[in-house]
Amino acid sequence: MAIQRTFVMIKPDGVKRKLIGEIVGRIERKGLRIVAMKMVKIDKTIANKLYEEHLGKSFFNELVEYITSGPVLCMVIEGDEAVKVMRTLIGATDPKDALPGTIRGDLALSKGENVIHASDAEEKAKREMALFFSTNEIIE
Ligand code: IDP
Repeated sequence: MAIQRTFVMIKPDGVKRKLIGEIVGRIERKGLRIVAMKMVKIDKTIANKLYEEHLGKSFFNELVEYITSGPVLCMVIEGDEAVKVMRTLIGATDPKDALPGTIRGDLALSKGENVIHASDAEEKAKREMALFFSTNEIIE
């Protein structure tokens, strides 16, 4: 077993559409553990850090506007191969390509507003967790 932690965030559209219970339920039912959770209103500085790999892309400003538009629910999720498992659970970036049964496949339609974020690699997960949580906020 390779127990990992990953960073997961329900984006502003997911919170506004009252999908927190639905999404958290899917993560719990999969068998993953929530080891940290908090509501955050992301500011532009954190948004720029979270999405620095997209700086300069055509959708960057739209992405920062969107992610700072309302509260998000941040979580640290733990479990066997949690990074890969969460990416499978959320589905493809563009919900039109995301398979039915995935979170984006079932609950979203827009590539911009796609309800959920999950880190796509273990190194990214560590960096993203550190943006939102101090180590003493994560349950051992
Ligand atoms: P991911 O969220 O599946 O890891 P990334 O390619 O890292 O996908 O993109 C980060 C976020 O940027 C996406 O989840 C989405 O909200 C937004 N995004 C990506 N591509 C586009 C686009 O072509 N138009 C608008 N927004 C986009």
